[in-house]
Amino acid sequence: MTYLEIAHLFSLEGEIQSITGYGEGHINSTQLIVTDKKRYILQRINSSIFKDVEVLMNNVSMVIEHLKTKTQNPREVMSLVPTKFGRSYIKVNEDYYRVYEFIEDTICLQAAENDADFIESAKAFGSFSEKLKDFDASKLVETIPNFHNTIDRYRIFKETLKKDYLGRAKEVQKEIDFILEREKEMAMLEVLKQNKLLPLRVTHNDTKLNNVLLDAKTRKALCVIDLDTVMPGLSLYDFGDSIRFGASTALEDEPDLSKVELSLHLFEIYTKAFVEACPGLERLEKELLPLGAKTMTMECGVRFLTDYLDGDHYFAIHRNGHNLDRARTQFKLVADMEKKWGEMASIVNKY
Ligand code: ADP
Ligand code: GN1
Ligand code: MG
Repeated sequence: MTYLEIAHLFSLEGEIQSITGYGEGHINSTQLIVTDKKRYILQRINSSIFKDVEVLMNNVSMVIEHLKTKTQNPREVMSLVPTKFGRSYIKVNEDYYRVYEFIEDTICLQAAENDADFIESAKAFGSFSEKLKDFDASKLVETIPNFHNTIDRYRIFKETLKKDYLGRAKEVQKEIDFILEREKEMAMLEVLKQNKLLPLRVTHNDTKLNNVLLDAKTRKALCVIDLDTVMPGLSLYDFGDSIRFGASTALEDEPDLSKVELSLHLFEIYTKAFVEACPGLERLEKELLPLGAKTMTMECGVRFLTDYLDGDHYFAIHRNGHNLDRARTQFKLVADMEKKWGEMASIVNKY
């Protein structure tokens, strides 16, 4: 079935004028639908990654409903558009689709253009977690089990490396050594979590800058999007993932590693805004913010390299070696964090 035929299965206003590919997500396939009245986002949900779409959509719907009780402004929360059969998604052959209202007059950035943009994203994710404080986390099903279980990510990496069925491992021995040398330290958050030494919260788990919409006029944080990975987790996941993506001096897939560094300035402004937006953070959570940043960066690098060794099945790639470039930026960032560790800790102590 074509996207046009699929779009007709949803309760859209107006006549469809066009449907075109949209955005830079790595997971779902996103289309922009334009009708003569409105615009919409149509997504084919990646069901090889999200194994149980029914459960996923139930999570997303519950989270949206809860967030809607916290604001009067419809632009601050995603809105699902039902199918003509009154459901939140539709299965066509083996694929699953959903439609969101397009949130107009917003911007979605791949990199902060100025400090204020990055601070706004910290406020958005911080207040997202605040708003979900009174949501019963036990109602949420883990859409991807062990998503930020770094110990498990290492396990999968080592299994994939052992198979090495494309023979790619020999090109990346330096990266493999870099990963394995840090295995023990990278297990720490998971060990603390398993021992219940850190509080379990409702977290977003994919807090890239491009999962926030800013108001195009005021440039204030408006809406957190990409709710597929909202699950019980650690505050350090959300903080750490924002730093790895947003406090880097280069894009996630920059091939020229000399451009990739951790900006201590961006680290500081994000830390300040995030801590202020989450007044309930415990002392240990705050102390571990640098480790959160390092662990999320390393974990993401491990995932990119695993996918490279596995033949690029998980993250959408747009060129040969794309996942390898992505992995390398993450390792460069980790190495740079190690150089700047003392400064990162001093910054965190200030707030
Ligand atoms: P993925 O899981 O593949 O990252 P996202 O849900 O993040 O998919 O969507 C991809 C992109 O589509 C976003 O980065 C954003 O630019 C755009 N987008 C998604 N939902 C909306 C929306 N409701 N309004 C405006 N833009 C959106
Ligand atoms: C994916 O869906 P998207 O592009 O926002 C991935 C994240 C990674 C990120 C790396 C469900 O995020 O975990 O950190 O790519 N999402 C999923 O850019 O695996
Ligand atoms: Mg996204």
